[in-house]
Amino acid sequence: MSFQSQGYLVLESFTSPEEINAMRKRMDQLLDEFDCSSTSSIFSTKNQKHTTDNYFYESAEKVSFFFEEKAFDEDGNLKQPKQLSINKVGHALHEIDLVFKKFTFSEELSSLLKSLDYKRPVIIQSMYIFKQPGIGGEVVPHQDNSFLYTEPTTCTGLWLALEDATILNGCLWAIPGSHKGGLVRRFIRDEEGVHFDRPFPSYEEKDFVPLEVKAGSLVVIHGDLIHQSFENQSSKSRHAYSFHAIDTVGCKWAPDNWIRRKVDPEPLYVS
Ligand SMILES: O=C(O)CCC(=O)C(=O)O
Repeated sequence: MSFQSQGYLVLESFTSPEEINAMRKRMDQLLDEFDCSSTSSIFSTKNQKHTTDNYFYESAEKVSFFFEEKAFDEDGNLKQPKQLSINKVGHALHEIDLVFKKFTFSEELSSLLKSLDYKRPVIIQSMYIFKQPGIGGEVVPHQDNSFLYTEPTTCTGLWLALEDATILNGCLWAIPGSHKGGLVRRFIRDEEGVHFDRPFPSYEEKDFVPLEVKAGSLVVIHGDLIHQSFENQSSKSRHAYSFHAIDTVGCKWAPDNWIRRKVDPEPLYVS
C-alpha cells in the first residue's frame, strides 16, 4: 500500500538505536533541569485549555513543558515525579536543542521530503511526547493540516517511535485513505484565543487501524489523514518525537494559525 492510497507510511528502522538513545538521554537531562514550579501548563486535546495561554503561544519558539491532565491531585500537587508527569515538550526542540536538531536536519529527512516534492521545507513545530504509563492522555481524532494550515495545504507529520508503540501503551491509530476526504476543520487563533471553526466530526471506531511500530520506525502522516491515540493505561511509557513539515514555496502560511513566529524558521534545503 502506498502513501498516496492510505495516507501514511511506516519506515521501519529509519533511525539507529544510537540516535534514539541520544534523544532519550538528552530529554532525561532537559527534564532534570526543568523547574516544575515555574509552570503548570496542561496539555489536553479533549479540553482545549490553552485559550489565551501565553506559555503555550510562546512555546512555538521555545522548549516548553506541558503536564498530563491527570498528573495532579485535587490540591494541585503532582501525584508522581515530574519525569512521569509531563505530557510533552514543545514546540521548537528541533531548532533550539542540538541533539534534536541533528536528527531533524539530517540528510535522510531531507531526502524523504524531496521524495514528497517539498521545494523549501521548514519544520514548523516539534514535540517530544511521553505518553506516560497509567496517565498518558488521549489524543482525539484530528488532521495535522487543521493546526498548521498553509494555502494550499502542505503539512506532513513525521512521527518517530523512540520506544515500541503497541495497542497497550497507546500507539497511533488512523483511518486509511481518510486524507482523500480533504480537510474537515481548522484550528484558528484570533482575539478570543484558539478555537476550531467547525464542530468535532464524529468518527466510527471500527474505521481506525492501529499503527503498532518498533522503536526507530518513522511514521509519515499525510496532513489530511485522520489519526488519534488512546490513553495509555499500561505500565509502559510510549515515547515519540513528532514533528511537522510545511512548504514555504508555492503556498502561504495562514496568519490565523496558532503559531506566530517572530523569526522565520530555517529551511531544511532549497531546491
Ligand atoms: O503521539 C501521539 O499520541 C499523537 C501524536 C499526533 O497525533 C501528532 O503528532 O499529530
